[in-house]
Amino acid sequence: MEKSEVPQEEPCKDDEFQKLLLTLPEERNWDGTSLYLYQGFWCPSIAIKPVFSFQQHFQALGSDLILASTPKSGTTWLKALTFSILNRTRYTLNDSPLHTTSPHGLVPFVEFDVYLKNKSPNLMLLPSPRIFATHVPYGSLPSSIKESNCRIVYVCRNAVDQLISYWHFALKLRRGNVKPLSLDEGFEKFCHGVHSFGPFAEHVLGYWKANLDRPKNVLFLKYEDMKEDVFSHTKRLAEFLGCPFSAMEEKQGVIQEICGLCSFENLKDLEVNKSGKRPSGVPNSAFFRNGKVGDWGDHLSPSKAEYLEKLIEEKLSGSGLTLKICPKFQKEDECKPSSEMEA
Ligand code: PAP
Repeated sequence: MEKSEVPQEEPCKDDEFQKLLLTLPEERNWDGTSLYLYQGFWCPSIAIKPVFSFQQHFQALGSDLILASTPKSGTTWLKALTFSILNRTRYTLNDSPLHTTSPHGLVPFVEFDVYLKNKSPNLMLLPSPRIFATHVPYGSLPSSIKESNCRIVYVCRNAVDQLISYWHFALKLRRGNVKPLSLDEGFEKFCHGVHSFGPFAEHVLGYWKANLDRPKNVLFLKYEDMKEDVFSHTKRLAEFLGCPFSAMEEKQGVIQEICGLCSFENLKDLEVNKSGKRPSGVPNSAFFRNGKVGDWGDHLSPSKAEYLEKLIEEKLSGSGLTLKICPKFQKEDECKPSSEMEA
């Protein structure tokens, strides 16, 4: 078990949960496992019971930090940055636990770690501030999170890159003879909202609206903006977390050092992320593919990407939120107009 992971107990039966499960619509996830439609979102089979326990038992503290996202939107990066910002006086950068532990071992997911084998773990023993991650949509978070003063950081990513990232991940997750979905099948399902913790637009909108309603408690970040200027976003994140960098720290280059430590290139090359595994058996390397904006261009036709972008745009219209698949900061050769790419 990795150092900071929450101790787990034997699984226990829960009649209420078993009854609920029988009533839920079921679909096939991209890796061949099941998705259940629960409270309006498609929950992967491995996470459904933990999500139920999370909702029943989690008691938020005002000091808690919740890192939320749709899968494949920058969660690993956000975990590394948040952990490093909060622990910068505790560890020198050379001693950072990130050198030997995956960001997922330092900041557990509620649905894949904390409640995976124990429906009511004792979380009061964890050091403050407690940091948890989740892919659960805002509307389905335990009410104590929404009612307490705890802080939520949400990171989102354009749907097309997110979809491609998830597809690659699903291929790596495939087990035994289970046949994963083809990209065409996955695309079709994504457009209908049938994907892990989807529908996408509803997920993003839930946290976007929470950010508008409670800006002191909910920070909304975009993966593409972070790629464009990680320095400013790290500063902003530290301010939101209540531990801004001092002028001295800024002068000493602490922000740059944290950005460098948490960069894709650095984390991907660490031995722990090249050869280690999550307790679930998923290799740590599966969380580091290429970390690019606009990578969809190597896998999807521009017409498909535009179709999905429009679909999402329509759902987001009127919210003030835009998620561009072709951000203006990209070099021309990385993001050609669709007419050129279709050739
Ligand atoms: P999760 O939801 O399963 O935890 P998450 O970390 O959100 O996954 O997403 C993984 C994506 O973030 C991968 O994108 P890609 O498939 O398009 O390459 C991964 O490469 C990228 N990623 C991981 N770490 C970083 C990082 N430090 N900086 C930028 N991107 C990163």
